[in-house]
Amino acid sequence: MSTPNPTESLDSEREHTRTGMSKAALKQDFLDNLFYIQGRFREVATPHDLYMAAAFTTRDRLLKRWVESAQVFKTSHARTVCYLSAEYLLGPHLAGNLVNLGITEAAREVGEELGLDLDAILEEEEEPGLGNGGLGRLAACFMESLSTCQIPAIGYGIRYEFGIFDQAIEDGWQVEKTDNWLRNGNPWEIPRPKIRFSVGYGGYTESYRDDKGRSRQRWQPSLVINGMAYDTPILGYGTANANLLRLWKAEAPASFDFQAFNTGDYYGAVYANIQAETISKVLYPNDEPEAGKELRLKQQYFFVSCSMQDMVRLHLNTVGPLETFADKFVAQLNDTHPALAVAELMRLLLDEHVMSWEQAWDITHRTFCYTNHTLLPEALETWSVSLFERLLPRHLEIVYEINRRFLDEVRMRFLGDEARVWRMSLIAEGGERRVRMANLAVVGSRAVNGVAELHSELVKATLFKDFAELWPERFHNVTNGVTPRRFMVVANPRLSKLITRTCGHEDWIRDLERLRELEAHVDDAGFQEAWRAVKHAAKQDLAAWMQQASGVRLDPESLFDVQAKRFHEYKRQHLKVLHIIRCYQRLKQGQPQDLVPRAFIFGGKAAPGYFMAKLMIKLINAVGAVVNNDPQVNGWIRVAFLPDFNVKNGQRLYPAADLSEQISLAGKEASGTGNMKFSMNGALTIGTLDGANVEIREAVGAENFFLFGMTAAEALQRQMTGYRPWELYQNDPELKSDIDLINSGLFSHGDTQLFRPLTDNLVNHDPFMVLADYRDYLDCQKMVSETYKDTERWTRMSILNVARIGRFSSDRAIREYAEHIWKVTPRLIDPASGGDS
Ligand code: GPQ
Repeated sequence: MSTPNPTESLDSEREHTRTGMSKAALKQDFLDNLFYIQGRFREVATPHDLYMAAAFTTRDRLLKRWVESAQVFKTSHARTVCYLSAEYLLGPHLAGNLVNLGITEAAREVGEELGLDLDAILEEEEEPGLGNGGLGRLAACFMESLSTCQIPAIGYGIRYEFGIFDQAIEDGWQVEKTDNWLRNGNPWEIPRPKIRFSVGYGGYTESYRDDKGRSRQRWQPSLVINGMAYDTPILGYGTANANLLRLWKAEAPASFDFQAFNTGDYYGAVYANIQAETISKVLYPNDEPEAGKELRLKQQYFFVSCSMQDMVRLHLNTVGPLETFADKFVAQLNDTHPALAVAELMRLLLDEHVMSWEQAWDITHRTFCYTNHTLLPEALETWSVSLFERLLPRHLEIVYEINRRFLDEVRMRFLGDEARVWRMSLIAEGGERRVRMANLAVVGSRAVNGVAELHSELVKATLFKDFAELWPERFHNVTNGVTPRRFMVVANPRLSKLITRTCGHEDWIRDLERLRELEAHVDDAGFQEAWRAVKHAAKQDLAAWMQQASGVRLDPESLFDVQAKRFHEYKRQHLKVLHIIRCYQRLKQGQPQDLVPRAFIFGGKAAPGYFMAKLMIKLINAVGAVVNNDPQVNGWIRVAFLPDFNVKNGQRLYPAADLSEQISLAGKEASGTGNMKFSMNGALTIGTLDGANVEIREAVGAENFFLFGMTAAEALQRQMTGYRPWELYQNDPELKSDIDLINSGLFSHGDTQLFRPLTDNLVNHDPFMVLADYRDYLDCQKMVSETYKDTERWTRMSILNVARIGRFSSDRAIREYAEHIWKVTPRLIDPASGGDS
């Protein structure tokens, strides 16, 4: 045992508790956990046993901070942010928690003393993939930054038993495998059997007179299930604060089956159980989903109802009467998925806590804020009134009453403008009547925000134009950010160490604007050399991993050109494919002069029911199979598809990228966050003026960003004046020959029909204007290649990207929410006393 370092622990007694931070304490606790929890000794422990022991050792330490934080927040009645999100794409916990506890090096050394490799242990963790993509990962980054920024917060969501599917590639096609992430246990969560709420569905509503003779409304649901809380502590970096992520699991109430048992219906009782549990069984795997599925509405109401009941309980227990609810809590709606919370809080206040409509509405309206994450019309949630009424009859009444009062306000303000009333109504009329969740969210919230400057402007100018005219002060922008702890420190330790060494401090990790200090070193040849070495090592790591994951060999000397994100037509993966085919044809014609060797790398999942997206994946793999096996070209270009793009695999990808592809049609990507993750790791961006690309380009400097394509306004203009992709196809011989080559069957063993749905769509409709941006994209890619040949110039640009990316930390985003939207201030937890400071 080493001598305890007095700065690492408070007293020698602590060394032997489960909270000591010295190597000796960590080692002892690790071995204890291996023995007492896993029931193993070192020699027979499996990699999973070792992971579990490491996880429990880490958890012991974070529980201390968490319990102390909870105590302070409770006794001080701290104003608290409740983040309501149907998705949390957390990624592996262990590495992040080690960083935030500041014990990564200690853990590595303890491992070495025991003959164990920390990286191998980290690899063992099965990540909780409780989200689809950007929206769910944003929620995870925000939870981490809320703790880092010392803001009291609770994240509420669903404990899906199956998260986002695992993607395998078979014969070039995506195949979905179920994500059984809980199979081996989850050491990070703490079940709370005492925190349970009933959630009703169906049935009817009735009027009655209460004991004071007042006429009231109540709901008699036909089905009642339970939600039970599972808590996961979320640590901050460089602080003793820890917040709570509370996820709900659905189950049948304990008494539920008695009646069925008594009548001998054993099967029926068990079936009811299964039905209840179905609600939190599986995450819907659609990014920007089309609305409609009954189970999804049930899921939404389930977690929203549990969460609002929990908030009401917390308020009554710690603060007192509900009149001050909106002073204690602010609830952030992460898109419209939790928008039912508006109606649910109204129901709780009106029906269960006997408030007047006026007072209930005043509290509700002051509690909620709403973030919009998309302008795509097909992604805007609506529910048919008949389904809504069947499942949530009382909530429909409440929505109608909100709407009645709201529309009167509209009529009063815009005399005689019934068309406007129709557009703004919470109920879409004409055809099947539907409840518009976005309108409910806007009407029920005191603040509404978009996720990048351009997006927030478009929200006001298009999607919510009428609302912005009625309530201009309600609309805000908060540009997204990502946490540098995960996407720099955990994902890219080499780069992080180089930055720390160069700046002479680690403060950049919590104050990302301090990366700017790197600018002073941009001309230093030694630093440039070290910068390149870091990138090269990451490329070697990725190449080694890719070879075993996909069988494709990548040359670390080549330019790593990466597009990793969900597959969607608006993100235009096919535009990048057209570039590959162009390079291929030019190489076959012997014109490689202005090319540089490139690895075209893709990663991303397609929604299982999204045919076009799946066909794009097949096309990429089909093009790869030809290109990679053609010795005439494969020294120049390679195509690789990284299977199962998730947080863990993303962490391998970001550090190794030279070029980040952010090529959506302008006006379609609300923000994007991958763009930030790549840039933070020194990749240069080729991108359109879309989402946060606009602001990234401003921040890093136009000269350090490869811009191409139409602006959002130009795209809109062109759509309106008649966009004719077939003319572009006919008039550009290279474009025509690239598309024709796909149709020739070269990539499909002679099958000329396989990719027709894709190519026909491009030539005849091209809803995301791939062909309109094709030429500009190719020209821009030429500039990329030329620039890459100038190694020093490229290195400078890469350094400047990182030096100027500080604004895109999620800490900055959270501080903006805290100040402008939530009106909440940090609350420091003193690590020594566990008391307020
Ligand atoms: N986004 Cl509406 C999702 O990932 N899922 C969704 O259901 C919706 C939006 C994304 C959006 O496409 C990106 O542009 C954003 O960067 C991200 O949300 C976070 O705001």
